[in-house]
Formats: sequence, C-alpha cells, structure tokens
Amino acid sequence: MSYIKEIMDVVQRRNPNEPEFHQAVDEVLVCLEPVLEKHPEYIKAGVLERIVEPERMIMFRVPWIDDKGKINVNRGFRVQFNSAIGPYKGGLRFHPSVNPSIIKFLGFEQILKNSLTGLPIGGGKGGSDFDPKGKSDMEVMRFCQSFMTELSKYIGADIDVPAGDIGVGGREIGYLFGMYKRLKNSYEGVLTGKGLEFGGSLVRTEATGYGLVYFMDELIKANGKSFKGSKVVISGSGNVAIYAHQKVTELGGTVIAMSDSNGFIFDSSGIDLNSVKVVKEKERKRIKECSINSSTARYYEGCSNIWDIKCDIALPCATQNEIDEDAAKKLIKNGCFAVGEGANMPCTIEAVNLFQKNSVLFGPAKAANAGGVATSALEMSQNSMRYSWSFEEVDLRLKNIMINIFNKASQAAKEYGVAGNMVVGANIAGFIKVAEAMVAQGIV
Ligand code: NDP
Ligand code: 2IT
Repeated sequence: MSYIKEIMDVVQRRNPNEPEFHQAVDEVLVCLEPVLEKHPEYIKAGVLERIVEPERMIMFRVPWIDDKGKINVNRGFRVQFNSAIGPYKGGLRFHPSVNPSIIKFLGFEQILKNSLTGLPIGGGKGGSDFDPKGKSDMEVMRFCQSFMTELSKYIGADIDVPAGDIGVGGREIGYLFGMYKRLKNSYEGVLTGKGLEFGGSLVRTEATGYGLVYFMDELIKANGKSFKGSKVVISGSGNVAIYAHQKVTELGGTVIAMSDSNGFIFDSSGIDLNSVKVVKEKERKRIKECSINSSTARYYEGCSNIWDIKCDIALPCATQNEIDEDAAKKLIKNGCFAVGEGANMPCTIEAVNLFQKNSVLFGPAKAANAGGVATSALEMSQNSMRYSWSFEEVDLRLKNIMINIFNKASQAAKEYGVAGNMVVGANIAGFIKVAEAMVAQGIV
C-alpha cells in the first residue's frame, strides 16, 4: 500500500541515521495493511502519522563525579511516545550503546506491548550511555542522583513511570527512587521494580523471564510439543535470562547454555542456576566465572557462537539483533523448533522471516516479554491501593495475562487470515486498542 510506504518514508526522512527505530516501525507497519482496509477511520484520523511520532523526546546532560574526583558527562534520554491508553510506562537502559535510535525503537515497541497486556499503560522508554560496568556503588549512586535530578521534572505516578532494563536493576531503581522522593517530597509509585521494603511488588524481579516461558509454553503446547525433556539455549545472563532459566527448569527443560557480551558457557547436563545468580547478581562478574569451579561447564569466547549449539528451543534474552540470518540458519539446521524473544527485537527481520518460512514456532518480543511491564502495572495498582499481594497472587495474575496475550495474538492472526503468525497477530491486536483510543480522543 503506497500510504504505508509514505509513512515509512517520512519516518526515515525525519529520523535519519536511526536504523533500529526504522526497523521497529517497519516491522509493525507491514502488518497493518489489512487493518487499514477494515478500518478506514484510522486513516482519516491520521493514526499512523501520529503513532510514529513521539509525543515528547527529552534529552539532557548528566554530569557526575567519579571516585577519583574526575567530572564525567553522560547523556540522558526519555521518550514519552504515546499516552493514548495510560501514563507513559517503560524501562530505563544504561549501556554505552544507548542513543536516540535505540531509545525510540524501544519506546515504539513499548506502545503495542503495553497495549497487549490489557492494562492501562502508555508507551515510554529512557536511559543513558552511562556504563555501570566496573563502577563502584557510590559512582552508580551519584550518577543515578544526577540523572534523576533532571528526569524528575518530567515524570510522576500519573504521568510517566520508568522501570529497569539493561544495566538498570534493583540497585539503580533504589537510588533513583530515593532521589525522586527527596526532590519532590512525595512518596509515590513513580518507578517500578522497587525493593519490597519500599513499595515493590513480589514477582517483578522474576516477571519477564517467567512470563516469557509462560507465553512460550502456551505456543508450544498449542502445537503438540512441550518444554519437558527439551534442550534450551538462553542468551544473556541478566534479569530476563536468569528467571527464564528458572521457569524452564521448573517445566522440565534443561538449559544447556547462557552468555554475556564476552562469551558463553555450555553444560550438556544443565547450567547451574545458583552459580549464575551468585556471579551475575551478587558479584557482578563475568559468566566465565561460572565455568571455573565446575567440572562440567565449559567457557567459550565470543557471544554470538552460542547459536551454533544444537537445541530444541532458543530464548534470546540479551539485546537487539543478536540473531541474524546466519544464526537463524544454524538454529533451523540443528532442529530448533521454537524461538521466544525475551529481549527486545533480538531477531533481525530476515531471521524472523526464515523462522516463519521453516515453521519454527516464533514468539515475538512485544508479546513474549510483556510479563515484565505487565507486573510493573500490577506494582502500580498495588501502590495506588497502598496494599500488596502475595507472591502466588501476582504470579497467577502474570500467568493469566500471558495466556490472554497468547489468545489475543492468535485470535487476531486468525481473524486476518494468517493463523499461527504471532508477529502479525501481536502487532494487530496491540495496535487496534491504541488506534481506537487515539480516534476517540481526537487529534491530539
Ligand atoms: P540485564 O542488564 O540484567 O542483562 C543483560 C544481559 O544481556 C547481560 O548478560 C549482558 O551481558 C547481555 N548483553 C547486553 N548487551 C549486550 C550486547 N550488546 N551484546 C551481547 N550481550 C549483551 O538486562 P535485562 O535482562 O533486564 O534485559 C535483557 C533484554 O530483555 C533487553 O533486550 C531488555 O530490553 C529486555 N527486556 C527486559 C525486561 C525487564 O523487565 N528487565 C522486560 C522486557 C524486555 P554483559 O553483562 O556482558 O553486558
Ligand atoms: O522492555 C520492557 O518491557 C521493560 N524493560 C520493562 C518496562 C517496565 O516498565 O517494567
């Protein structure tokens, strides 16, 4: 459709040198042609023109002083992409690769992901090119305080509620929350992923990894297969990867490999999760350490070779574009039957096309990893009520949300004549709710 091409051309022209953002928008727009045919009112209301343009993009200087007394300057970002269905919601990423393209691709994905959860949250994302690796706790604290000094002007429990992402976990959220409270003199649910002592929700730590496996379990079961007895490769060894491992193991699968940006460990008898937790969560060291005291685990340099390993199920849980066409070919050749995106956009468009052509069951990120933000929304609800639910209660809600997302995406795929295509199904189901809200609210 030339209309969709026109929108894509504007996105490329208006946001030059932002390949990740172009990729994320392109992947959604190509699915929407039949939706626009059925709903010409979306064209009339300029929904596409508006949804690809952030409502607001904030960029700011973050000066901070390191332990040697040296002044450092990083760049902070927050994109407030779409507030049609709720306050902006999405994580903060601290990683040297962060730039406007990365923030906007993540913010755009977040709009439709948050819509799929069924909860009232709009799309936002933020972060900084700050690298927490090798920094002391005090340096991380000073950075977070400086970052929040600026960010606090733009966020609030009913405005925009950030959370974690790469490089931002419980430690960072604690420092950010403390500074917000001090600056605003207000104790509110302005961040999620907080410590349990100060308004955090049970299960938020586990939610993205657990949710990914709940979602993939539905998809796999619907196709007559099971996690039980399967060999699973998980990339990354951070928050998402660790709790995906835990749930896969509970369901009877064996996680045979995990990685970080330096390399991967392989253990055919199953990676010892406790050792990964100690090395990554407590000691903040490299995954290599997990092979040092193990008689069965071996370490290999280079993270991308993890996709050479023969497995039944692959769960990329590290970063964007980590599975390209070559990696996809290897996975398919080795008999991998399912791929679930724990990370955001970890598979290139070419890789996704290959999986679909070869009937590999594919769980796209905005559906498969929505459990994290969904549980964040449950944290917001508990904060508003000044109440907290038990672990079992939140876990059950999370599981039901993931099953609902699977059903919604499957249903939309069927309705639009591409049964089983979860990419199209998730994009359409996520989009329609936001589009309806945007039409109803007028041209804003
Ligand atoms: P963490 O910071 O906890 O862990 C990130 C992991 O990915 C680390 O093992 C890291 O290795 C690895 N990694 C990061 N960047 C790269 C890179 N460029 N190349 C190779 N490996 C890399 O982050 P999370 O687990 O929270 O996030 C992982 C992914 O999941 C991201 O795509 C994030 O957007 C997505 N996600 C996270 C959610 C959450 O709730 N946390 C929710 C939904 C999606 P190293 O230590 O060497 O950097
Ligand atoms: O990509 C994501 O969905 C997240 N990093 C979680 C966002 C959140 O607000 O919990």
